[in-house]
Amino acid sequence: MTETTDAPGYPAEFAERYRAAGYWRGETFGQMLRDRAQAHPDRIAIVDPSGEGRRWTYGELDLRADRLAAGFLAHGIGKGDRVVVQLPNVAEFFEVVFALFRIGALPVFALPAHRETEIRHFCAFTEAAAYVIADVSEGYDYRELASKVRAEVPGLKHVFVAGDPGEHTALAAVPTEPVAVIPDAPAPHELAFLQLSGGSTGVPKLIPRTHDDYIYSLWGSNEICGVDEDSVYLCALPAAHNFPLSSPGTLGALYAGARVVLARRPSPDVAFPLIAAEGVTITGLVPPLALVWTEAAAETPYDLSSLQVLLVGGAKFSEEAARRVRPALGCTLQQVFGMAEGLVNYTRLDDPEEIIVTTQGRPISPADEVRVVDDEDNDLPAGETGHLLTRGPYTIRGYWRAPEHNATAFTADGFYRTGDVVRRTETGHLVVEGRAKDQINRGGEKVAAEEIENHILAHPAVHDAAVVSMPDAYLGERTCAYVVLREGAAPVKSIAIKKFVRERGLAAFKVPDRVEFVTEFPQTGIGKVSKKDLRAAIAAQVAAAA
Ligand code: J2J
Repeated sequence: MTETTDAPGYPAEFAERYRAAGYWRGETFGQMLRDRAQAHPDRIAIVDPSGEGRRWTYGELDLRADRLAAGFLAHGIGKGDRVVVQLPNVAEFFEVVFALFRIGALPVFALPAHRETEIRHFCAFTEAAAYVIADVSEGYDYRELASKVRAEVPGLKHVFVAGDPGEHTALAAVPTEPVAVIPDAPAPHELAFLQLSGGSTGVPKLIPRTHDDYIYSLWGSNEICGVDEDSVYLCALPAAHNFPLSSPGTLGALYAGARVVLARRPSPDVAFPLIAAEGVTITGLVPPLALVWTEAAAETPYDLSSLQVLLVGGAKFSEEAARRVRPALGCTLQQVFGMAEGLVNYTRLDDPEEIIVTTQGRPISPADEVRVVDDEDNDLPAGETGHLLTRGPYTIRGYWRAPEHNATAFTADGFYRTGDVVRRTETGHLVVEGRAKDQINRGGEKVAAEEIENHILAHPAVHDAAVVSMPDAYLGERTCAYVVLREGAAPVKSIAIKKFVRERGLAAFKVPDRVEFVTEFPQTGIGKVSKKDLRAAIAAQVAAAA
């Protein structure tokens, strides 16, 4: 990426080094799909069992992306324009993102769980030209959400709907005859899309990824996870999330010329029949789902024997649970510790079982620079626990349009401060020991404490709020909001705070699981709220109740 005012790019000397070492192959997503389609047009690329069921070949996906790209251009959407994409796991997701990749417009990957507040922010902050949704999914009507957002963000010119468009434009009406040459097609070093950060700040930050860097993370992952053209990848998590998108994910599978099977939900009742029917070889899950699957596998009538690799990541997978994967599912567990900002670590398929169950893996690339440091940024030896900093050929150098935040989220020499607290073993594997960022990891779904605190603070009876994690047997962590009410305010019920947050238009996973009312917060030595004490207090309460 060349330096732009939107995001800091890779310094020239690093870009040259990554190219010379062969990590950046000079490919773009648009060309990548074209190459696969030319090599084997009739192989199946996407299986979408929803509705009447769709099986798109590489040739068909390529043609659809071309036609949709031409249609987007005809609608005035072009290079560099942002398009918020909020789709469930449907075939159109791939048609849309490859069409956008081809014309150099940037998908902004929203999750199906996002609601008005988040979508309004993504559309307004990115000055999006368009917003792509499904009509109704899981009982929720996205067209109504789009109408509200459109009324509030006047710059948003188009809403495209996969399915019945209502008052918006049908996605199916957009494609036109492919254009012979796409004007100003994106170059490999340019931005491909904006990914969402889990974040720890008031509003989610956007992560600018280039074709070069992301494509490296794909083929690098494919090599480590054994994905080749005979693989069948089941996308069970929301397709837009970085893990199922790229580790090695749907895009890794398409890079390999493999088959992608889409599950509308990750539950065994949906996923297991698909594994059996499609001969799924590899998939990825967050830890709570991996637990559900290992339990359900014992009783399932479906044949899961095609499954070779189960990736588990997004949150810490306990050793105890990790040990159950192979006996229950008959496949190799691969732990993955990744982040949408870049760095991805995997246990290797041939690592000893002890390493597979007790570590979160090691980086994809020999060029990934990993530092474990103390509070003063001094490097720590193997075996000691500290902050993880990283820099490398697929880790961003800064968030999109966030210069102030970048000044603290990155070191002066470009290392990303992950906010994760890790220990590096003698073998070079990382063990995630905790987190320094103010975030709750709710079974892989990230909740920024500050974002929720700000919403609670908007409640008229609330004087102060502090959101912390509390231990949970199933999700690992849930959110607990400590609230101080205004003096003289009438008593408020927990449920009223939860309802208030939900009605502010947030993803359901961000609504506090528990609300505790207190008269004051414990303080640290320097007079800040001691979240450490709050976490300890709620953990003790949870333990006592168990
Ligand atoms: C502990 N914490 C983990 C793990 C991520 C692959 C896999 C996951 C993500 C992802 C991803 C963890 N053990 N195994 O993008 O490509 C926590 C860390 C990390 C944060 C990143 C991928 N795996 N985490 O989860 O951007 O705190 O990416 O910094 O959503 O999740 O979250 P996210």
